[in-house]
Amino acid sequence: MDKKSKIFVSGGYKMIGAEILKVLEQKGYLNIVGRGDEEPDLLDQKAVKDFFNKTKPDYVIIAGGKSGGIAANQKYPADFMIDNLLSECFIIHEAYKNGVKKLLYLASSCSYPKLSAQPMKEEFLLTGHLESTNESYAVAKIAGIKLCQAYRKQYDMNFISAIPANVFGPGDDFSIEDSHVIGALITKIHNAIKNKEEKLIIWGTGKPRRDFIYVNDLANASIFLLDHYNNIEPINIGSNNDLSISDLAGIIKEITGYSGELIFDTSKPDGMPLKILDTQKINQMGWKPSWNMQDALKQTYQWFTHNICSSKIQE
Ligand code: GFB
Repeated sequence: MDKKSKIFVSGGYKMIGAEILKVLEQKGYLNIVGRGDEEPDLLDQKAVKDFFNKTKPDYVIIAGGKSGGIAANQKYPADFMIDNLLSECFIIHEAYKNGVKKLLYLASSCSYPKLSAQPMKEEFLLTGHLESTNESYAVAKIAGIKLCQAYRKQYDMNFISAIPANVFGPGDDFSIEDSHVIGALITKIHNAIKNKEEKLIIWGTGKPRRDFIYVNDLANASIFLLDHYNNIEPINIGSNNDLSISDLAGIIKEITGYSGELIFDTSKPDGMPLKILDTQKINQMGWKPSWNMQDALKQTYQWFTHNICSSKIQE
């Protein structure tokens, strides 16, 4: 990418989009369009069309779309599905109409089958049933991958897609009910320390294993792929590591200094038993993550203490 290229990142006000914009700027890409209030309503086809006609971006990254943790996916399957389907359809179609040079679509590791062999290789997509807790969202994400492939096949557009592991970091959702596990555990432990509670409820058995990627690594990988990847097949972005949920809780306890006991509420779902990405493809191209889990979690906790929590209890 030329440093003067015009770039649009959808969802630039949320954790992933905001980090991609930050890293783009650090690398000297300053010609950003559709930032903040300038981002069109992505569920309004005419607004997206007018935006593309007016700004004519050279490069597009689709990082927007409603998302959330296991409970939010169960509560809002329609919202998650329609939001992702509409926004990705409108953006991808306008990117084609306006001759965008390259588009990167960020999917999700829940697009893989629930009982997939591990670690999950890109070719395992659509080889089995999806995890029921996030099926609607996963179908919308798979549709995004397929739409990129369809515009490439029919119109020769350089539209690529990537599949990130479970993302976390500064700017994450730290609500207790709807967030992903890391945001939720940080808030729950913060509240437990404030309330002097000696027990911490962890959803599920604590046995599922997840591949967690720090948002800064994901942002760097996304820009790397825009520069170097031009293939029709999606490509995984993972950490080369995985952790059980109980090990994760142990690390967060250590970082926050919380000494209470973990109680596993097995009436809550585990979701996919294992969700670990095979990252050979991107690693062989020359990209590797720079953050280890401990440091990334410390940065996230620090951001939380400076930006989200005051001394009050979090909802
Ligand atoms: O992060 P999480 O919601 O995402 O949950 P998924 C991961 C695991 O942590 C599950 C357990 O086994 C949860 O039961 N867990 C334990 C908790 N305590 C908590 C808690 O307090 N909050 C949460 N949220 N989890 C999501 C998908 O699945 O992953 C999305 O639903 C998306 O569609 C995202 O793909 C990446 O990995 O289970």
